[in-house]
Amino acid sequence: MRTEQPQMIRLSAYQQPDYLINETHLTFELYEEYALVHAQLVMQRNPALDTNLPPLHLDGQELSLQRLALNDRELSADEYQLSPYQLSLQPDSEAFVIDSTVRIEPQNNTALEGLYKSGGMFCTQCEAEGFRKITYYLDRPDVMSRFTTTLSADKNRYPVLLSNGNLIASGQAEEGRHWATWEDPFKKPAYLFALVAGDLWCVEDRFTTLSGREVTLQLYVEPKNIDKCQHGMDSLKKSMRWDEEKYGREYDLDIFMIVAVDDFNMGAMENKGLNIFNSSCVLAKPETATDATYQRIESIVAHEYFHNWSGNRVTCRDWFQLSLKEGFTVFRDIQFSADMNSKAVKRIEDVAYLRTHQFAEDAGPMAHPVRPEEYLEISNFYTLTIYEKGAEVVRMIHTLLGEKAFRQGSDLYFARHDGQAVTCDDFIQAMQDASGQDLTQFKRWYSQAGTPVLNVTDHYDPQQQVYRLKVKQSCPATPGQPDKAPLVIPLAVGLLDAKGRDLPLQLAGETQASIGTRVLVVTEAEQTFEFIKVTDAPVPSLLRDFSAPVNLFFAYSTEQLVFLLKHDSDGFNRWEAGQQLAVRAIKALMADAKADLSAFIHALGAVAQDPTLDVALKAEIFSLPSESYLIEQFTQADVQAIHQAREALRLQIAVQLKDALWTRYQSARHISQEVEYSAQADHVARRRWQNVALSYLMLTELPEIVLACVDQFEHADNMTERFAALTCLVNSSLCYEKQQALAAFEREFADDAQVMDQWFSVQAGSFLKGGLGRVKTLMQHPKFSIKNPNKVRSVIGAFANQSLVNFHQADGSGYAFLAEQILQLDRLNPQMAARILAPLTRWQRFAEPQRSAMKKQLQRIQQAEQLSPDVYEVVNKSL
Ligand code: B3K
Ligand code: ZN
Repeated sequence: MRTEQPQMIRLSAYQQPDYLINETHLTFELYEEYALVHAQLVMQRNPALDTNLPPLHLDGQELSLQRLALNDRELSADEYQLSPYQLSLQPDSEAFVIDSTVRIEPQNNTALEGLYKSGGMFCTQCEAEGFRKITYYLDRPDVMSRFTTTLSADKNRYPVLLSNGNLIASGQAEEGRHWATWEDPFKKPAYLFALVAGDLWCVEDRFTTLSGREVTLQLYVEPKNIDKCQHGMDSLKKSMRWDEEKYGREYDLDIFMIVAVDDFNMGAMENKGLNIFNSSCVLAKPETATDATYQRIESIVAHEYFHNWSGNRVTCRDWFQLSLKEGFTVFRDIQFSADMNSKAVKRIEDVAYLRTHQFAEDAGPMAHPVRPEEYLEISNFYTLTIYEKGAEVVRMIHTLLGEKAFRQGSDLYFARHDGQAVTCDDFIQAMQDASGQDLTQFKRWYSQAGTPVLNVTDHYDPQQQVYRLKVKQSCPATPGQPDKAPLVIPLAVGLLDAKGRDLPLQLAGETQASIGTRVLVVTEAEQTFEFIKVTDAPVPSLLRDFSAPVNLFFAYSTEQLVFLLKHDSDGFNRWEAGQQLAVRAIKALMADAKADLSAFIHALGAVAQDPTLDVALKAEIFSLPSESYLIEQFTQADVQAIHQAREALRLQIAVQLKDALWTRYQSARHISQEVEYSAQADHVARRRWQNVALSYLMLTELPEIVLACVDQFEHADNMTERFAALTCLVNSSLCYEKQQALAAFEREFADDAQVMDQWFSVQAGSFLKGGLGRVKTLMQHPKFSIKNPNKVRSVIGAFANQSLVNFHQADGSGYAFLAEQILQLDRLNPQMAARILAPLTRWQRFAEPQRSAMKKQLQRIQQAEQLSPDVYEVVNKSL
């Protein structure tokens, strides 16, 4: 909690560490009431700096110091200084050893940062600055050290004792205790440290690397979850192979372990050799996990594994460089998932997410560059901008350089910086050196916040057979950045002829035409691209595959969008044309409830019937833009009006396309009943299409459809179908069926925390009237706990982020409720409190009276006593 004004940390103030820690020897004695941590730090003056000996300041928070020695000599209290954040002392030689013992209370650690207890086990989370809650240390990523860790604990309660690296010794101790010593041969920053002690079972497998090294793979879980490990293990093996093939990266230790824990602030953590996962991001079996969960697990397991190179072997110099590891690693996991599943669908899902959430962040008061320049609390900077926009920036480098040069660049980066803590500039430099392309202007993507806008106009000259695209780029002002310089924007385009085929493209000055998509590189504020030998006025397909994270505007007619939806060879842009048509239809309904939507609905009907179209893509095209995305399309959004118009459009689609949807639903459901469950892409696509169709059909509430839905809920053998049916019932007006289904589901899964999270969130996220009352009731449920982040996300988070009509009630009751929860949570878990605050920070996007009511609650939080730095920073910035 805050005892003084938090200090702003600035990139411009970066200085190398005065001292280095060559070796770190830790011993943990774990007990029920406390833990003792002994740390022996073998240190030296940083040889890169001059030889005078400044005071040494070790970071440390909430530690109770028991003993401190310098070079084996115990220090008396007047030989060091303690503050709530630091331990300071004066070394008397260039090389020295510090020994400390601290007492901590993991069982009372509700912030879930440092060493804490989840269920019956001990575990850790150190990124970004959790290690300082374990022992006094130079807790910064550019201090890399070799660690050995010994843990001792009661053998019955904690038969499994794990830490980073390889197990080198273990044994029995007195009073029923035992111990284990782990040694990590790789230097690492403290944020990658981990330990686990618990009563865990493990699934084991093996992997042989390309160079023939044998690696043991272990997935540790609570015994009740032992049948949920297969998919996580398969995903790990696929990731390991893929990283060898795609990036030439091999695993480097003899053992790789994953541990699943129930209480975790985020998805997972890439600790060296010992990844710790939120159970919801690694455990699955078909009866309890949906296809979406299966895919999320595959990508998160891959993401954490890929960090072994992009993050661990090559790490960040300081936390301003966070996107160096996160943006690059997200890009890598996206490539991986695209290779494992449908490429077009993966791109659509990622872009929908980016545009809805990251664009909103970049347009609001929390906007910051991919490489921020200052922060109060680094935990607040694990943002969509660092992760998702950071990945888009790496993707653009990939597009500009091409596959081969990009790989040469990444090889050079890993070779040049292995074992180092580096910066985003070092990454770009490697890409530049390997490719010979000048990336100086491109680097602005790292320092400029805000979503760029591309305004495109066209002109066709039939006499000269010339087609011109004029591109203007601009970028809205963001906090602290009123003026922006032009960026390098790869703009992938195609031109369609009257039959919808891609035209050969030849720019003025070129001797040859190329077929299909080509990338125009926009570098100026205004630029014109001139295509020659164009025999007919074409329809442009712009920003194919979403080649840059920008807002593109082109004055398409409805006919042109329908044409693109039907013909574009770029799957992404087919979907995009449908989304633009849907936005138009919803806006039209907002202006006039009787607006004519026949062009759009007719085009959707053609999509449903199109035998050549991939069903996965059909399902995406039928998924209307989310309410959150629509809100971003207005400067003063009226949530209730948006919701009503969107639902009205869904109902019209359902009524007008009922027969086509019903036939397709029935045939897909029939196949699902006949074949065994599989998480393969084609099966996932079929179920998705089936469930999208069902969600429309259920709007009609026709008896035969309700029967089919209840049947799917009761008899499907997998969670994907069951949960989709449950969601339809929960959002319907069918009280009896809804109550029956919810009660049956609760009875069946009462002891499965992950499934109960789903049960909570489908109710908390429902748009039906009375949302706030429902949420308050859910919070009284015995399985709800405000101390468990997954429960907070599935109840409070689902309400504020999904049940938008309820959260944005005109009387402000939803906002007042959220503010109360934030204040309560801030005392327990500041990181979570700051996260669930996000919806309120967007207050300026909404029309009155919501806007003022949201602001009022932010002010209320701002005035509360003893805010954590986490909440303090977010609230102050957003006001
Ligand atoms: N690196 C961690 C995130 C840590 C968040 C700390 N508040 C997981 C990941 O991005 O892989
Ligand atoms: Zn990551």
